[in-house]
Amino acid sequence: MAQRPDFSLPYSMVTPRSVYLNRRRWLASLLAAPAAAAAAQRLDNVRKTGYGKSEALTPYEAVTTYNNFYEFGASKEDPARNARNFRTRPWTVRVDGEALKPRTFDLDEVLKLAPLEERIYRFRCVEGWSMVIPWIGFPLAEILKQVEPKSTARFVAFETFFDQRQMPQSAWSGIPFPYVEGLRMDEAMHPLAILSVGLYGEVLPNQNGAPLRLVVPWKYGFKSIKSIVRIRLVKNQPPTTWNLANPREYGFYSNVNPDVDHPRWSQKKERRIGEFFKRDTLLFNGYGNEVAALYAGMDLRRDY
Ligand SMILES: Nc1nc2c(c(=O)[nH]1)N[C@H]1C(S)=C(S)[C@@H](COP(=O)(O)O)O[C@H]1N2
Ligand SMILES: [Mo]
Repeated sequence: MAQRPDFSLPYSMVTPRSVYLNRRRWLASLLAAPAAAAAAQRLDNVRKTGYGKSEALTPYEAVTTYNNFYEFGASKEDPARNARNFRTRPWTVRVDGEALKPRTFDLDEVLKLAPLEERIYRFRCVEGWSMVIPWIGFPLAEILKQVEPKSTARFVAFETFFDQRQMPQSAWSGIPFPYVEGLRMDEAMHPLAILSVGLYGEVLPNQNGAPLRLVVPWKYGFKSIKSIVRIRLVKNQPPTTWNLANPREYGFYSNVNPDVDHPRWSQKKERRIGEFFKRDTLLFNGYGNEVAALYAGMDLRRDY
């Protein structure tokens, strides 16, 4: 796309009535054609935790068929269809930069770094929808500690796998690849920030970012970068894909905040997928008790 891409297109579903009608049709189609996908692999020895126990889970079918993964196409139903044959083995993750012991991890090593836990998190996309997802993973801090960050490491930069041949639909998505994201070091070390390798008791489906993706529940969904191949400890704030594509609309921090509207959409409310009435969006997506201290003294309007 030579021109600035029309990001409003994938977001057209935010119109209330069409959302309702589309969702009814979509739920009906799910009931009519239950997952024809290959049986997913169960993950063993997953520790249950208290996180999010009181929340009603978003159905598995919705979590795995309503996705943003622009490498596989810009429509919500594209990733489930187009990522089916995505090769997630063998897989390595390079962790380097401002580290005393930079290292390349094989996925099997990553899976043994820390006990796998189930974390039920609310997930809020900047487009105005939200879900509740039972992720399986471990704190991001566990892999960072392995390489012994230097005191000069102030940010963490992430990069998604990219291969035009496996991801031909990426050519029409309108954003640059590979997809990159970043966190400040203290955000990355926060125990709520996890690397996920599964959901709903199973290995992560390709469309959800297999084999390894970030989940940062107090930030908008686009921070949760998928299919990670590289993690770099860096001195300066790294570039991020949506900020590169449209800096006025997407900042580096992107904390969920009902008082800071996106230029084109209010962030005051959200639609939980599967529900009809909108809910109030919560500051830090409701995780303020845990994470507000990270932003003490910061102007969240300026640092959006
Ligand atoms: N590599 C990559 N990561 C990505 C995206 C993407 O297009 N490419 N989309 C982001 C956005 S906008 C959202 S809302 C979440 C969606 O995650 P889900 O499909 O598992 O719900 O992934 C994020 N991570
Ligand atoms: Mo998103």
